Amino acid sequence: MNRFRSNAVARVDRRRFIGTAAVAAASIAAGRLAATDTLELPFENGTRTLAKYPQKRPLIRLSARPPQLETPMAVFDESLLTPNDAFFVRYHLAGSPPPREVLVPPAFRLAVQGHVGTALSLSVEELKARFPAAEVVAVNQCSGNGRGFFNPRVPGGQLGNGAMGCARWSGVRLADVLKAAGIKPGARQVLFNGLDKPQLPSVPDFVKALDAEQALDPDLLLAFAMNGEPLPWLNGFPLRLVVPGHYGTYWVKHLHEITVVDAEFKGYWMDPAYRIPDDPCAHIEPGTKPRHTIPITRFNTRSFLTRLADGAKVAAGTSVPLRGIAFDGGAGIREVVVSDDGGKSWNAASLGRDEGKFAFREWTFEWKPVGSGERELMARATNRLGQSQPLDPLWNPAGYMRNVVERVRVQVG
Ligand SMILES: Nc1nc2c(c(=O)[nH]1)N[C@H]1C(S)=C(S)[C@@H](COP(=O)(O)O)O[C@H]1N2
Ligand SMILES: [Mo]
Repeated sequence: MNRFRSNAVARVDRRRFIGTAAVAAASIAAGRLAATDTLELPFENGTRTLAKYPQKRPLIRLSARPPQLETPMAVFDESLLTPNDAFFVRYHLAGSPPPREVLVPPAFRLAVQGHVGTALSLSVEELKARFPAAEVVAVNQCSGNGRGFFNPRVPGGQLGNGAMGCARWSGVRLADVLKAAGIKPGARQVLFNGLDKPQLPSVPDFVKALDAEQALDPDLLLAFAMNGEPLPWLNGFPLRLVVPGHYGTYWVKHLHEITVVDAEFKGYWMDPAYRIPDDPCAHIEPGTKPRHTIPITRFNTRSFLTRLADGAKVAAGTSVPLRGIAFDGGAGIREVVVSDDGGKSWNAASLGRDEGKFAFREWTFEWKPVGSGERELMARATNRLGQSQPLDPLWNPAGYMRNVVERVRVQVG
């Protein structure tokens, strides 16, 4: 379970061949930088402070009210599972997270209600006792991960690529709980509400909806643990929805109310928020408006080089072990290819252990740079459906679903 803590060797190894930029990144990952340090994300207005929150190491702060924290890229090089103390945090409502007293017994209960035969009210202990345990290793990623890189710029949280993480989630199946309550015929959607509340009457409560059919998918969990520990406070303690392969907006935290309804839900966080252009790649020409939108659903395919940061230096004439991660919306990764010449030629990377179709997939590549000077490294993943990553970024007005092939420039010499 504690696989993700044994990285001393990897870190020492890395030091042998990487330059200052990457060492600084590794220090952040190891929590050696103080919470007052600042960091530059590589886009305009990208200066961020690192901040220390309960149960978290210093992370990149996007906002303080509500707390929104990004994971430094070097953390993804430490281990395949993102440590709980480095996992990103996203909230919408200013008063978040809810106070501890409402999240612990006897106050905390989960209500299952609405268009059901028998409404339920369950403590976390009762959930554990009554339903079979279930687990999944799955990536959670914010729809706006990488939004700060959009050009033209778009409004919304200016995130780097640290609003993602992969964890082993443990809980019970949502389907089992819904079946115990008995969904009535005619049920259309299932609504999920957490204990965070808007502070102003003008702000709508954060409620998300899934179609009833999707809510009965056995992959969906009501999770109370993450990487073998209770959920951190900022990641949804004591209970959250896990929707593998789907953007984080559906992964409702501090979940206390599940309501089955017989009509399509029209709440603000389903419409107009979290919608994408109804186009196969969810994009439109910059500056135009989408004709028709649909709710955001599954991740597209992405990959990242985690071992070297932009600006790193490597010695000429050596073999450089590259490593990174790839993931997709739940088909699983089929292939990762690597280029060191700006995309002219590509070579296959080796894939690491398969932790399931919803997890980060590790890739490694033994790079033998020829000559010296600046090289642009790129990694491109393809999933088992043949879905890959574009070489040029795809734009949309909300800055969602970024999945362009990333480029990392390193100096050989
Ligand atoms: N209760 C509650 N749950 C929530 C949110 C929220 O604002 N309130 N934000 C969602 C969004 S948009 C994302 S990306 C994920 C982030 O999960 P994390 O904070 O555990 O990383 O939580 C989701 N669940
Ligand atoms: Mo999100």
